[in-house]
Amino acid sequence: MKYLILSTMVGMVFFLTACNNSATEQHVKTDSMASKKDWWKEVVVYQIYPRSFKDSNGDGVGDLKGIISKLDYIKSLGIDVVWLNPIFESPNKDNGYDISNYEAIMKDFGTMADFDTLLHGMHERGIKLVLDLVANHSSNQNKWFIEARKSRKNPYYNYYHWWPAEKGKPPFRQGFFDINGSAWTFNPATNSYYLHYFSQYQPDLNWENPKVREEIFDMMKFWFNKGIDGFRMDVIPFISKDTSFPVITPEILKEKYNGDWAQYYASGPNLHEYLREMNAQVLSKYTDMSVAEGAGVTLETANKFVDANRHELNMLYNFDGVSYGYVPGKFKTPEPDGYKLPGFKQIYTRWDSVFATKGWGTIYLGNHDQPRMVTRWGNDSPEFREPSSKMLTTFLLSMRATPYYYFGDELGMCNIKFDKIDDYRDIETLNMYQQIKNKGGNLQEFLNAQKISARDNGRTPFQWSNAPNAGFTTGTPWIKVNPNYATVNVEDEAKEPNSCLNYFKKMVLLRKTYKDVLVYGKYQLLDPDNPKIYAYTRGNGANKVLVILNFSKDHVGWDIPEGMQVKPTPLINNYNSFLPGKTISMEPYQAVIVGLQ
Ligand code: TEU
Repeated sequence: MKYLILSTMVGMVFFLTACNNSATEQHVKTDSMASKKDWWKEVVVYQIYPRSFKDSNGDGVGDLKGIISKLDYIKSLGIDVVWLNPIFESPNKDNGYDISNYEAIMKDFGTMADFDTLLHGMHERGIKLVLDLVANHSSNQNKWFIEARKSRKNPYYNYYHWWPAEKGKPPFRQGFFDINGSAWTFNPATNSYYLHYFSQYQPDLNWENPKVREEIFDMMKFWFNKGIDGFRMDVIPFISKDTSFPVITPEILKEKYNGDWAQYYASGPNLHEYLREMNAQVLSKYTDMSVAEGAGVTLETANKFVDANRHELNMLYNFDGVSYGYVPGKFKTPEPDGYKLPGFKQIYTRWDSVFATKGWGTIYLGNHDQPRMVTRWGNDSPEFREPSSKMLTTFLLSMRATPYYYFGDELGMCNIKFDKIDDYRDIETLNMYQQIKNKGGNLQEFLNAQKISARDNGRTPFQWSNAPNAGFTTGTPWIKVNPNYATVNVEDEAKEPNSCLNYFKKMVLLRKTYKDVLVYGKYQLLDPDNPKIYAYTRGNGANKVLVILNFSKDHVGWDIPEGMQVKPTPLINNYNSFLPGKTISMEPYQAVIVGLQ
């Protein structure tokens, strides 16, 4: 027999009573990690890709005025922090991750006055603003590089990394967005090669030069003095380089760095010294919210960045989760029969345990470098889009880590799955296509894989309404709008009590209401080998909840572990049905959080 949940509020009240007893207090004293409470551990971060959020002037590109016009929507989500992708002056070879002037606003996005209004509007609503620090590399149009490439004697030459051509060809380094896959490009005027871990338009800055560090730290202070609340730091683990540029053979790479160039790049000799310097000179004076994009960071190295005693950064986000389920050695190609849940659970469980006694984790399933979470980790078919997207939201907001939630996921936005290369805008996809073409590779296979994995899937315009172009722009959008905006959009979802949007708000509220359990409470994985159900408990002592997530499209019966007894009413449930008992019957992609008694 199934019975309808009268209201989640009933469950909330039951649970609140349980939370208020002294067991929580006692546990807090014995768990060294949980005892250290910090505001940035308790927040939900909402990431906005400004180019695709809201266009105010009809040029087809989202802008700051567009964000300003939607501040009340952002506030209504219940989130605490907004992370904005780069908004600085840029020729946009990599959509703002190539900065030509660090202290000016990108023309497409507006003016400094717009920025000031935006920041003020956020603070007025109690929302903090985190900007993107892209300091491993600049644009090749940055004045520093324009000067540097003129001559070896130029005062800016040492702002970048060079290999003099008289020494022959430089030792191979992987350039992630380079058509030939090389991180070195020859510059005739200086008769030397410059280093770029990404595209040739993104030369790497020379952090070994103290002047460069000073410039970056001054620039950070400029933004802090304007009142921003923190930085997300783009590929910050790559900043230090062994400037003798030793030969890294494929064997060395395999043996020491797991065959991963990112791991080599993240192990520069002075990395942690520079982070401590940044902390001492800037971060410690202005903020306690910094998050590294942890490219190349492993379970073994993670705490070097975020152990509070080391005075470097607060958080980092890892790549193990989002890299899972791709065929090894093939560029972002999904496993033919989908990813396996036990391996997925193992990754998130390990990343939880690495921060059990020090540091603090983050969790995300989507961002501007990833496809839409519902397509990649859930099921975007019309039948299952809604439940699976709510299920993933439940996962993200019930783990012990600060959630970084990507705009549009609250609506259940899906991959657009372009058929043609001409529809893509992203340098990564375009250059990889060219690289495969030049090598005579299988282009169709690449395009098929990109339908699932391409970054542009996560960059299509935000879907505001059923109006033309989803209400994003009155002009021609810079990238196509997903045609499903007819039904997947804010206006319609706001009216529907059971929409993905309203579910997200409910889940944010739940995390905040039960902070001791859902933010700080211990995480314990149950039934690790179950191929369809991801189940875990959160909490300490008598204050515990059980999270049951069906990651499959099947009805699944899940046996409650011996000795565990669930309360009758779930705290949240993405279906109406729930029958407590020895075996819980789970609907396709059902997600339930229920108190234990
Ligand atoms: O990403 C760095 C990074 O590791 C990713 O580029 C990753 O390798 C890639 O997305 C895998 O497909 C950061 C930014 O988040 C990204 O948008 C930029 O393109 C990149 O740095 C260069 O700045």
